[in-house]
Amino acid sequence: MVQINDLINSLNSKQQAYVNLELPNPHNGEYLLCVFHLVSGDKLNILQAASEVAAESSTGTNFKVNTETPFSQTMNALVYKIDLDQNLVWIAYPWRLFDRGGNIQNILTYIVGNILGMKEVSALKLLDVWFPPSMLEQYDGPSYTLDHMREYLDVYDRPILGTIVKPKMGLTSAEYAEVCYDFWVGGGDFVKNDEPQANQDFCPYEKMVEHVKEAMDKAVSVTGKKKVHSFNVSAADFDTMVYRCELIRNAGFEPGSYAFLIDGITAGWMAVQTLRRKYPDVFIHFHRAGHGSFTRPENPIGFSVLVLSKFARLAGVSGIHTGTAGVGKMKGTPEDDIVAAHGILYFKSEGHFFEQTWTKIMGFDKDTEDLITEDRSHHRILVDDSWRGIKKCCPIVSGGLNPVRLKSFIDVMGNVDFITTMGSGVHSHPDGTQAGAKALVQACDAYLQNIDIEEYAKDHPELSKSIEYFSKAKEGI
Ligand code: CAP
Ligand code: MG
Ligand code: MG
Ligand code: MG
Repeated sequence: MVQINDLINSLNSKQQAYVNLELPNPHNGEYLLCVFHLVSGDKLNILQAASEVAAESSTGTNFKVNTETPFSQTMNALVYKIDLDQNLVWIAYPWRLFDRGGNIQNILTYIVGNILGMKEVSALKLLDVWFPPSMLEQYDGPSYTLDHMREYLDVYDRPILGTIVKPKMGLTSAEYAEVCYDFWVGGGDFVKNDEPQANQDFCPYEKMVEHVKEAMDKAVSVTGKKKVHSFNVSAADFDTMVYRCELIRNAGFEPGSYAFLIDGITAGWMAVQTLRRKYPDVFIHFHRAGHGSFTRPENPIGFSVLVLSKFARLAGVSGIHTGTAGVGKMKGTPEDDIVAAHGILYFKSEGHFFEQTWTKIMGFDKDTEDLITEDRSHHRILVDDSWRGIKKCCPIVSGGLNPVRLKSFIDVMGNVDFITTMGSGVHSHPDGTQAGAKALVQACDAYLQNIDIEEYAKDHPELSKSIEYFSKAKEGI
């Protein structure tokens, strides 16, 4: 068994400058902490490879340079812990390295940037990250949260029931709005554009917004209930993105009735943070299309769903898709998806390696912390006093869910404080979208009344048909 001392003795002088296995107190507030799963490339041992990763992701490069200064060396990231059995390395990043002014893309450029392409590693995955309170106060965190949406919709103590309009693409703006109307009149709360929805010639953006407004007004007057639509504002450039946001805001939607959806991976973190900073009064909805290339459990190179979700909360999105823990159609496990969901919803939560308390105050007073933590996911204190901590970010749960699976997801989630958006789960219903929405509402009612769904379906025909269809239908294969 290789001994740590042998590994330390194998380091060259440059590598030694990026390792300190006796770092006195990594949690002292100076460092952002990371845990990576790391398998070295063919020529290096794990500690050598880890030190090269720490160098490349902070101040260094592949050779020691003569231009280093005593100060620059204090900005070196440091490997401070290693687990040889599990191939895990802990790296501390002086967070003064990062662009001032609360910039997320800058941090990610360091800790999941060049290093993912290094020859010195054959596997490198960022599994968890820890932010010290002194760092958190530099970042926005969410402004408009799920609690604001609950207040607007007057919906408490159950998930927000949503859908994605399907087919994913190809409807005209009028047809699109019809589907929204049917879902809202069927009892649904929330409709989102699908992740590629933009300005297509067969569904011009302006017309889509206009028709959705008409459909929403009609549905609100028919049902007497408030409704929300999440518009995808991702675009080729910021001006177009802002144009789309302003178009929506000037189309007569009342505050609270619309959200801005951003394809955060493909549009990028600058777009995410621009939306958060320009529109603090709007629910910012992070769709994570493309995340699989980094997060899939079988991918050796990338980062975890938890890491993505934590940075989304730090950036200040109101909600991000966190997966269905394998209940739906996408790859995912409770260990991945539920840890991520809890990690962004609660004030204090266990990660894969770090317990994160989202407080901005060093040595946060215990009583307040207990108060907020007790009130698990509502953080009453933080709604007004966000100087104390980073507000909650809402898990958005989608991907192949249907009314039949709602309870099994809630059971694994352990709470109802999330938005669920079911596309096929609603629009594949044999009797169409309105029936699909009714089935979803009925499945939720059955859960809330603690009645077995089959039992409840006996006098709820839409649910009964949904159960029959989804129990028999094979996933679209
Ligand atoms: C779901 C969805 C979502 C995925 C994203 C789709 O449709 O609209 O984009 O859920 O996955 O396009 O597949 P269905 P995740 O409800 O019809 O499956 O939420 O895991 O990021
Ligand atoms: Mg470089
Ligand atoms: Mg989609
Ligand atoms: Mg589906």
